[in-house]
Amino acid sequence: MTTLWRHGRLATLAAGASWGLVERGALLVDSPHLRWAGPEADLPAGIDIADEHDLEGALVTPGLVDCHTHLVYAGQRAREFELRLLGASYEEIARAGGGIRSTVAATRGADDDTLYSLARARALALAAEGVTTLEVKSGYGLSEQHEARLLRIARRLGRELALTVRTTCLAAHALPAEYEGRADDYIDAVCSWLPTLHAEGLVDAVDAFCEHIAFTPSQTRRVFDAAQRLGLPVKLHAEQLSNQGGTELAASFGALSCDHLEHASEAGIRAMAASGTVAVLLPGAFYFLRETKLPPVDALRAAGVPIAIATDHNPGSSPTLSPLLMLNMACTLFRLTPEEALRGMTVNGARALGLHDRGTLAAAQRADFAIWPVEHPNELVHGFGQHPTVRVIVGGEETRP
Ligand code: DI6
Ligand code: FE
Repeated sequence: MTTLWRHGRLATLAAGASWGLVERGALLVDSPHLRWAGPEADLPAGIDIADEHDLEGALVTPGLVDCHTHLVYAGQRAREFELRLLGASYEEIARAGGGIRSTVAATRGADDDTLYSLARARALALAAEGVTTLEVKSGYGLSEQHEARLLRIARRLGRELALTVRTTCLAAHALPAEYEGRADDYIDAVCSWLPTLHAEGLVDAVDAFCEHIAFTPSQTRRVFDAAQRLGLPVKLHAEQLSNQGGTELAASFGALSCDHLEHASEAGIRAMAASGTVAVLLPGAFYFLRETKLPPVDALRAAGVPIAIATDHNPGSSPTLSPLLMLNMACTLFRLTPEEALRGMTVNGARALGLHDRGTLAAAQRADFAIWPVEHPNELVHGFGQHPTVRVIVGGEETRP
C-alpha cells in the first residue's frame, strides 16, 4: 500500500550541499520505508496510490536522531546547579559524593514504573521537537541488577512509544560508593555483567566515561575488550574535561563514536578519521558546565570526520529536552553551519548509532520524517526556545503523542 505526500519542500539532506532541497517535492511511502522522494513533477507513473496527503508547502526533514542521551534516572540536581553558581566546581561536587552518585542513589531508590514514566515523559518531549530515533544510555544503576533495570526500561520505551530506541550500556560511568578505592574491581564486575546483559538482548552498544574523575584508558580498554568479545560496538565519552587519549583507544576498537571531544588532539582526530568514527559534539554540556575550550571543529572538518550533535540529556551536565536548541547552540557556540548542525542530528546522528537506514529522505530509507511550519530548514536552527509545532511520521505512520 503506497501513500503519497505531495506539495512539500523537502530538505532531503542527500549528499552534497544546499540541504538537498527539493522545491515542490513529494514522498512515496510503503510503510515503514520510503519508496521514492523527489520533485513532484518527476513522480514515477503507474503507481497505485492508496492514500494522499497535501503538505501545503510545509517543510519536510528527516526525523531527528538524538544519538546521546542519559534518559533513565530519578531525582534532579538543581541544588548542585545552585552550588556551582556559589563557586563549587563540577569536579569538586563529584568528588564530594554529589553529582552522578546522587543521581545513582535516587535512581536505585525509584521503582520501575516511576523510572519508566519519568523517562517516557522525557522521550515524548524530545519527540515533540521531531525526534524519531533516540539513544538511551544506562549508567545511573552501577550494579548488575540496576543497570539491567535501566536498560529494560529503555527497551520498554522503544516498544511502547512510536520511536526507535537504541540502548547503550554505560555501566562504566562512575565508580559506585561501594567500590570506593577499588576501581579495577568495579571494572572487573562490569566486564562480568556484559555477557548476561547482552544475552538478555539489552545492549546495542557499550560506552564508558574515560576521564580523570571517572575511568582510565586501561580500565576503558578492559571494558572494550569485553564488548568486543561479545561482538558489541563501542562508543566513548572522550576528552570532555581533559585529554586522556581515549579517542585513539576508541578508534583502535573501531568505535561508532567519540563524544564530547573538547580536548581531543590532532592524533586523536586522525585516528577517528581512519576508523570511520563519528564525532558527537554536545553543546548542551559545554554550555551548562560553562566550558571554555571549544571542540576542534576545524580539525574534524579538515580530517573528514562526520560530526553529529545530540542533547546529552542528563540531570547533571545537560538538563535540556530541546534538540532544536542544541542545533542552535552547535552554531552559536561551536560555529557549525546550520546545515552541518541539522546533518549532525539526522544522518550523522544515525551513523553514530551504526544505523544507515535513516537520516535522509531517499528511497529505501525508513519513512521517519518531520513536517515543520517553516519555509526553510535554516529557520529550525535560527530560532531558539520557539518549539515549533511539528508533525512526526514514524515508519510511515503519523504519531499522536
Ligand atoms: N559526561 C557527562 O557530561 C555526563 N556523564 C558523562 O559521562 C554527566 C552525567 C551527570 O553529571 O549525571
Ligand atoms: Fe553523556
